[in-house]
Amino acid sequence: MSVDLCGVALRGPVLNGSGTFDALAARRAFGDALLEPDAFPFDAFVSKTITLEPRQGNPPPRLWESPAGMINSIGLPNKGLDGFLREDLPRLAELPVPLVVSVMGFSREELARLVRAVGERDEVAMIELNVSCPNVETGLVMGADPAETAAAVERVRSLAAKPLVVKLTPTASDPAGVGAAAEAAGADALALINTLKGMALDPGSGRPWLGGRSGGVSGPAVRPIALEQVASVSARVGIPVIGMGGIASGRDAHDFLAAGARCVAVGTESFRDPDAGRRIAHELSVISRDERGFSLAGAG
Ligand code: RRO
Repeated sequence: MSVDLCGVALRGPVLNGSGTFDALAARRAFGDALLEPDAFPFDAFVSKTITLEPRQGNPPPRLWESPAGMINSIGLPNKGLDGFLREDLPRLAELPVPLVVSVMGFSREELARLVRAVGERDEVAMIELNVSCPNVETGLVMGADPAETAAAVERVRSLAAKPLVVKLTPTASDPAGVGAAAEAAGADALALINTLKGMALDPGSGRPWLGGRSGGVSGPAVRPIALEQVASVSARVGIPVIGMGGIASGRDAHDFLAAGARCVAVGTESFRDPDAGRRIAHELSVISRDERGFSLAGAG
C-alpha cells in the first residue's frame, strides 16, 4: 500500500500523531531492533512539536483517562530549536522512515525562524506547522481563524522548499474554510484533527485534575467528530489530508481513507499499545486486499 505524500514516497499510509510516540524513548526501551523497517510501527515519523525556545511544559498531572479516550495537558515541553537540531535530529534521522518535524511559533516571526532552520536540514522530509495546540497559556489558537492560518503559511511558504503540512484544530467554526485558506496560502497537505478542549475534576477535591487546568481530548470518543471533519475538509481541498482522531483499528483507518484522507495517523491508541501502528497497518492491508479480491471476483 505505498503512498505518495507531497512527493515523498511512503511504504504505507500509517503515520503517528505528533507527540503521541516518543521514538527515541522507544528505542531506549526496545533497543535497536525497533529500527528494523519491519519493526518500526509507522510509515513516516512525526516529531513532537518544537518551539524556538526550550519549554518545561505544564505542571503535572498531565494526563487523565476519560471515557473512551484521554485528556492531555502536556504544554509543549521541548528542548527548543537549537537543542532539537543538536541532540534529537541526528537520532531521529536514524529511523527507517521519512521524518516530519512539527513546529509551532508564538508569532509568525518565530514560526519563520523555525521553518527556515528546519527546512535547511536534509534529514527532514516535511515540516508540520502546528497551528492547533490547545494547551498554551494565551489560549490563542492560530488555526481557529482562516485569515490567521493563511497569514502564517504565507509568511513561511518561501522559506523552505520542503512540503508544508498544516495541522488543523477541530475547534474552528469552519475547519474546511481554514483548510481551504491554508491551501490557498501554499500548504502542501493538511493534518487533522488535533485535540478538543476538555476538563476533568479531581474526585477528591473537586478541583481541576490537570496541572494545566484544561487539556486536549483524544481517543475513540472524538472519532466521529474527526471523521466528519476529515470528510468535509477533504471534499473542499485538492491537497492530501492526513486523517486522525481515535483511530484504533484497521477498520477505523479504512473509514478515514474512505472519507477522503490520503494517510492516517495513530495517536492515543499507541499509549495503550506501542505497536498499534503496525497492527493497524496490517489490519488495513487485509481489509484492502479482501476488497480488491471482492471487486475482482465481481468483475469476473
Ligand atoms: O503539548 C501539548 O500539550 C499538545 C500539543 Br503541542 C498539541 O498540539 N495537542 C495536544 O493535544 N497537546
